[in-house]
Amino acid sequence: MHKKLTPHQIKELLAGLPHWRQDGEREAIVREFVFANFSEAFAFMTQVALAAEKLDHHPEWANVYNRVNVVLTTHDAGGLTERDFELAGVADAAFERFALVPRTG
Ligand code: H2B
Repeated sequence: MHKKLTPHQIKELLAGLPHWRQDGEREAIVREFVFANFSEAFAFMTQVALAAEKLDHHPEWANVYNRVNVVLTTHDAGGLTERDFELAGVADAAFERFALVPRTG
């Protein structure tokens, strides 16, 4: 079982993930990803879903057209653990790869 992080540990880890913020209402970190279109947003979700399955750590997320809102928290621990930060890093890396794909039209 992964251990809940302390507020100090959360602050330090968040400093390394500048695009993420802590949810004000609950113990979770959140980020919105914006893509060129729905296909890219959904392809991103597919990539992150496969990685999440491998990590056995799953996001709460919502997709509307080209936007994907991701909420990460560890349900088993009732708060944030290192796994949430690991998956956040995976999502950021996947998003970076989309940003590098040249677009036409
Ligand atoms: N994902 C998240 N975000 N939090 C969890 O506590 C969690 C999970 N637990 N994915 C995993 C699955 C657990 O239910 C299985 C049995 O390992």
